[in-house]
Amino acid sequence: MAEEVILLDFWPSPFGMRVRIALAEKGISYQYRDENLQDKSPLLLQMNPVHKKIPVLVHNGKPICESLNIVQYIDEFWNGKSALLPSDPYQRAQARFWADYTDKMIYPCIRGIYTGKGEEQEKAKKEFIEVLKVLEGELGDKPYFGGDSFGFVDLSFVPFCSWFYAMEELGKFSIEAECPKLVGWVQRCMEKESVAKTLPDQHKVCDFVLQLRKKFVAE
Ligand code: GS8
Repeated sequence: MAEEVILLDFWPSPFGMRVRIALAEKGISYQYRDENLQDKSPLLLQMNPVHKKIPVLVHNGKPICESLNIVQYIDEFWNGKSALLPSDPYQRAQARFWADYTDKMIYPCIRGIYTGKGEEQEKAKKEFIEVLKVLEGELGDKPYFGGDSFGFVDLSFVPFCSWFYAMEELGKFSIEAECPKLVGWVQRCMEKESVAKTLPDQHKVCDFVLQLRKKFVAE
């Protein structure tokens, strides 16, 4: 049976990018539907009635929600190509731990930088740098978080890097000066077709973030 795969997404969403990278890694063709989050489609409301958020993968009519859950589903269903999670149970648990860390720690800092001003923004920026340094420490001297090959943690984290330039513009700091090894890792990930074709242009993301900021902050 031909698989019907639909992705409900929104282009600047790092959560959606995770799913797009996973689908590209597996070579799966799918229909991409960019949602208007101010006026959500009936399909999105029907497929994710609990959170009403993107991304949602609709596989043969059945919805799968929450980006990390979707990526794990993709890895399990299309298990013949490019394994994303390691097969060893301990390594899998470690990979889930770090993916969860990116989930819990990065977006709140990013949000604090684009919605905050003055001291509040400084605090978010400081926390953001601390989180990046923790991740840089975990990367160590490995080429990828997964070791020699690109995997679940890389895929969970790299989408946020398309927001780095916007954060640097807003926070007036250099991520490369703070975390040079991490920036080397971003460049390595960008050499992968699945990542390069998924991550949007950082200037386009920056324009989007500046518009988003206007909703929260009167400059
Ligand atoms: C987060 C998805 C999310 O925040 C995941 O999939 O991993 N934990 C979830 N989606 C946002 C867009 S990206 O910031 C969303 O759909 N927001 C719509 C809304 O809140 O109404």
